[in-house]
Amino acid sequence: MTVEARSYCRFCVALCGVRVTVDGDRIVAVKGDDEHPGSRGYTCPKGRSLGRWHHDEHRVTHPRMKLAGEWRDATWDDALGDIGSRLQGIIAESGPDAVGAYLATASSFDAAGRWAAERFTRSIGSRSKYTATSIDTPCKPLVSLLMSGFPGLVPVLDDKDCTFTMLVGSNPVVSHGHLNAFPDPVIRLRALAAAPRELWVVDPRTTETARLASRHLAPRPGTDFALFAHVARQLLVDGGRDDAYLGAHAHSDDLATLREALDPWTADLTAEVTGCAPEALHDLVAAIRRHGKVSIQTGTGTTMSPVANLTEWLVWVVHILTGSYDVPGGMWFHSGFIRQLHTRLRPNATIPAPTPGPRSRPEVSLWSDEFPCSTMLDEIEAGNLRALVVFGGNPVSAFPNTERTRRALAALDALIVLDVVDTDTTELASHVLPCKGQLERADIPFFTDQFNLDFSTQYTDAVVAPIGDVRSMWWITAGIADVLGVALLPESLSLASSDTEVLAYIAARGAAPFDDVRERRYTTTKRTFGWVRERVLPEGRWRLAPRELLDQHSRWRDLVPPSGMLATSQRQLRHLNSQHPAAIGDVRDDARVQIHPAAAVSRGISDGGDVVVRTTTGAVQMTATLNESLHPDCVVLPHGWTDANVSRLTSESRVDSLTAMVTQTAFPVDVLPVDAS
Ligand SMILES: Nc1nc2c(c(=O)[nH]1)N[C@H]1C(S)=C(S)[C@@H](COP(=O)(O)OP(=O)(O)OC[C@H]3O[C@@H](n4cnc5c(=O)[nH]c(N)nc54)[C@H](O)[C@@H]3O)O[C@H]1N2
Ligand SMILES: Nc1nc2c(c(=O)[nH]1)N[C@H]1C(S)=C(S)[C@@H](COP(=O)(O)OP(=O)(O)OC[C@H]3O[C@@H](n4cnc5c(=O)[nH]c(N)nc54)[C@H](O)[C@@H]3O)O[C@H]1N2
Ligand code: SF4
Ligand SMILES: [Mo]
Repeated sequence: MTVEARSYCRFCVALCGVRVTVDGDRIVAVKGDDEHPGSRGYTCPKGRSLGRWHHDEHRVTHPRMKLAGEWRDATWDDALGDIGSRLQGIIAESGPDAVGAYLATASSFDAAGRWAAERFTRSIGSRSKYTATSIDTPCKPLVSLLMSGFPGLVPVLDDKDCTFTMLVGSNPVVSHGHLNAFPDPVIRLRALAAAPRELWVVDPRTTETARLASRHLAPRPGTDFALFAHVARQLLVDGGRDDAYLGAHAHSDDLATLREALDPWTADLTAEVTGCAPEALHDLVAAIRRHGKVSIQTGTGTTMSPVANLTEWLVWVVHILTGSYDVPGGMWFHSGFIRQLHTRLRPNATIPAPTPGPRSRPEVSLWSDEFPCSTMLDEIEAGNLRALVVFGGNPVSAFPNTERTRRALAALDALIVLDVVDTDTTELASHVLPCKGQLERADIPFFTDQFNLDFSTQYTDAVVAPIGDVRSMWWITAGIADVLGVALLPESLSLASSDTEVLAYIAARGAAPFDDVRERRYTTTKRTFGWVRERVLPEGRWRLAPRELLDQHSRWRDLVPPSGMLATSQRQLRHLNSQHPAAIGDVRDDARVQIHPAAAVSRGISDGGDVVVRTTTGAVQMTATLNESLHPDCVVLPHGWTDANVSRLTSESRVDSLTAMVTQTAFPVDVLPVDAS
């Protein structure tokens, strides 16, 4: 007999509602939930493959550990006991920093698991915390910190009332959004582009999103900041500012500093650097003046580029100059349904100075309580990091310089991987600890609490019984702490607590009582405008001209990529990073590189021919597809494949000077046919 259960998909920030048909312990169908207020029946192929994913042949169902190089299945007691004694030994010899944690993408969608993982390093007293943020988007917390005094502001577009929307280096038709969630993206983007509204897309590739836009600009990769420097300059010089907003929310000396620093960004210089025609730049400034307010959202196309900080900063500057931040019709700041930041934050009059990086990399600046992923290899090789616990991540796929990453991970005394399937990283592990997958656990959005276009939360029960001997990630984490003799759980919880009890604890301070959230499944409340200006900004004023960003701006010529072919990043619909719920064997998403025909001809590359893409770090071999709708310098690389792992091309030494973020788009590459290379 089949039953239908309602849940929500946790592969990406869209968090689409799903209806799951279950027959005993088998999932027989997954479809969109028409009654879900966020996604209104929409799902993508990944969500619809949740059943296949749950029953995947590569799922890990029992704990296992490597003894003398041989895998052995273990009971939970044995696995946790062995981990406990190894970690205790390491801590006794080398101190708590020698035990680190990597909190990655899948942990972001497991509320209780992520909450426990955040407590793990703290409870053992280790500073060695790494998260996927430092290889995705560290420019966003940095710019938020430098301009507001608080790192966690998340601007969200006011999709109801904004009339001018711009997406820069983001393709939500495929990704469903970077830090703004776009379930059912085509319908939403069409609404944003319906005249008199305008949707502008800035992307060197004519993406699925660009095809829906009112206007598409295709700058040379790695030059986006110049567009916003130019817009800001024009607003400062020729008008279009919101002077009433600036009078209340900016410092006049910052405006003067900015005006001087951005003065070189005439239409001519901007056109020269970006390759966009001066007429297009003129149209952009005119459109912004016409609409008055803007809502501009950046994505990984800028956050992974060498000009990430500059672009993010100048995008914030344009919002502030036009009076668009924290105001209806522009961007609002999501304070989090559970987090309730608007009730908790206080102004920070001085920006805390960054602290030195990990021991092997003291010259790196730390702006938060974590170490950048790009420093981990040095930490391992220096012997400072001897054990690593991976929470829902795949560093072999995600970290730069794959060969060195593999060697470093293999050299650890303990690599403890908490995952649902076998991956390129579990191969190198000492312990693989099987976690409940998304349909096997109750959940709420927690890490992703601030990314919704509305102010909402949701709740799901588990829809199937856990397979094999898999456990909740929070339970495994608390179990490791327990064998180490440290308290990770608060007194009201124990290893015998249920998933829902842990969630109730996490959600206790939310905008609605947890029992109501649970009962209603999807709870929405009003967006909050004005709280950042009133409660977060010192004297209600943004810092428009942070010294660190002005310094970086003065060196912009060194940051813009050199002429020649540039690798650019891309997401694909049927897989999420290295997780492939719906992609394998589907030729619509395979590991191909896209090149412009003009660049292909001059290199002797043919459509469907095999090529080698190379940097000084490494090389990947892929089949080429020729695509006319790219900036001619683009070499478009999909991320998340095993054989064609594009992280072989990225480097732990090609990083941003402020954040140590790895450059993962807009970096120089060579491309040659296989026979010629
Ligand atoms: N289907 C699917 N969805 C995903 C993921 C996935 O793997 N698959 N991954 C998830 C994750 S972890 C993240 S972080 C988000 C990312 O979400 P997005 O940032 O929206 O990711 P993309 O869809 O790759 O869009 C990035 C765009 O930037 C463009 N680009 C590259 N370089 C430049 C540049 O220098 N300048 C400009 N202006 N554009 C540039 C690329 O052509 C691409 O279209 O997606 C999430 N959602
Ligand atoms: N060269 C290059 N490097 C990149 C990028 C790029 O575009 N190019 N993108 C960067 C970005 S934006 C990101 S976010 C990172 C991604 O970096 P990671 O987060 O390290 O990589 P993922 O492939 O997303 O790994 C997610 C893992 O979680 C597992 N998983 C799935 N569900 C669950 C669950 O419920 N519980 C647990 N415990 N595990 C689960 C999956 O099996 C998978 O192994 O990579 C970054 N690195
Ligand atoms: S867009 Fe796809 S992967 Fe993302 S939540 Fe919706 S169904 Fe899941
Ligand atoms: Mo990401």
